[in-house]
Amino acid sequence: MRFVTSFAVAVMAVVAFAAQTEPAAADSAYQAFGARGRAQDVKRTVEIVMRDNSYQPQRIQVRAGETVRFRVRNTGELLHEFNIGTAAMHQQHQREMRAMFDSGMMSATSKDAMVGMDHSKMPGMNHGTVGHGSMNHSAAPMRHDDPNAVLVDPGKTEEMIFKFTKATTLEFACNIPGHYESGMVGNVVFQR
Ligand SMILES: [Cu+2]
Repeated sequence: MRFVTSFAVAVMAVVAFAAQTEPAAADSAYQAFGARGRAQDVKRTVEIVMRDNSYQPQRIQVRAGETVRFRVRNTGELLHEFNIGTAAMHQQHQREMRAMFDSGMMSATSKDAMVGMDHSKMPGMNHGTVGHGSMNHSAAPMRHDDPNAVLVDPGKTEEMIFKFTKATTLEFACNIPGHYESGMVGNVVFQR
């Protein structure tokens, strides 16, 4: 009994810690229409192909309450994003992405240049020369941690599991500077 109690306390501590590391409110706009999906709830996988700069297909159909696995393949030569949101959310993300590109935190061909990356997985990176002292990690948006968005390097495939909780007008889009404008946007259509 004593063991069970301390185990429960430990679990609660982990849950509390996880809650504290959730993204800031500004990055949680997706919660109005969806949530991070669970693998065991997936009944359908949607394949998305990225090119420079378009998606195939340009329209996907979902149902409210449905959990979908998106398998996103980047056949282009540039880094691309698959982000599900409202038009207003995409506009906001485009401003954030523009700022990240302008400051050199992100490159046109690899997401690993992004702030928020796992430095321990990057051998050969000289921390002494990259100016960490001036980077504000906590204030930077970490798009690739959001359940409604995934960044895919050229030639790579990534998966994202998203639960659509509420029917609303949504687009999937790439918010890397210039891509949305040149056609990297599609419609999410809710079926009845
Ligand atoms: Cu793109």
